[in-house]
Amino acid sequence: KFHPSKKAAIITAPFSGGQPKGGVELGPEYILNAGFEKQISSLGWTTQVKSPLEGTNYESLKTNEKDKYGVKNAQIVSECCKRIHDSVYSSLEAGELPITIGGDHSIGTATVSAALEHNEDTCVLWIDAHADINTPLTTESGNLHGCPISFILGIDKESYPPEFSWVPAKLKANKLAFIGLRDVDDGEKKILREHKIPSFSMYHVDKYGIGKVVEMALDKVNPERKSPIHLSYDVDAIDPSFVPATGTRVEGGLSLREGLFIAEEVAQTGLLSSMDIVETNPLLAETEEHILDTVSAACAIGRCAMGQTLL
Ligand code: HAR
Ligand code: MN
Ligand code: MN
Ligand code: MN
Repeated sequence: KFHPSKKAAIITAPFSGGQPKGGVELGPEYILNAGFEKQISSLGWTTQVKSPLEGTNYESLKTNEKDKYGVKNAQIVSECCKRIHDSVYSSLEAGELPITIGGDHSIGTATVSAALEHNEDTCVLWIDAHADINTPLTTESGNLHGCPISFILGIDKESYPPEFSWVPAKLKANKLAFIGLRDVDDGEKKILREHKIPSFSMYHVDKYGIGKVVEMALDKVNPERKSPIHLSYDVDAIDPSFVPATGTRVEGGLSLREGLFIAEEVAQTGLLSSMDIVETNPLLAETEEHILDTVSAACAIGRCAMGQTLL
């Protein structure tokens, strides 16, 4: 529906400052070296790679100190996010479908806010083991990859470091749904309940099956199936047996097929307008096979969302 011209932009976000582990900044390089651009162009898309963080040196400025707001690396996370936001936004304005490759999930602040600025009717599917909805008040870790959703929704606004005052909080709680949750902090559960955010955990996947869960999620956020969809895909939603090379592994996740099915179903709507594939960390692999499995899964998520079909 939205992409008769089938133009895609692959936006690299080689950034790790939203969490303490090193290596997730290498995600884009590994995914591109695996042939991701070619795989997407083989599906009939024209592609280009954009690197808004090129020439910057944010990685070297990373610390493990919390600021007085209780979060780490607000300055560099904010600056990276601003660059990525501008890149995603101009892609959307140019009629492209931006696929942002992380990097850690703090960049969701950038991609989702850009999608909403481009079209305020956009709904968000957040596929993740985690809810990433801590605020500076609720986060225990202070890691900003656990907070992007609260910034986009504007929850506990007065608690944000001033570095994030540029983020437009345009997302409404009824336009956001989670799938794959299984490691959610108590403070986050309270926020999810208070804001009545449709949250499909692994319990729901087991109870109803992934097909029904995706349908229920879309019924909640996109009942008439006419709003653009931003798909924010954290690879840790998929079980660590398939996706081991990621920073916050949680057992009991989606099977690889369930994970790909979500992307295939989103493709089927014809409403995908932007997406993220984040948290691939090649340095956390224990074997070469771990790297291959994780990078392959990340590529497959992208291909399925961009319209690859099995038959
Ligand atoms: N909830 C925890 C925190 O805020 C851990 C969540 C971050 N891990 C991720 N995000 N991979 O999806 O620190
Ligand atoms: Mn995440
Ligand atoms: Mn996660
Ligand atoms: Mn497939």
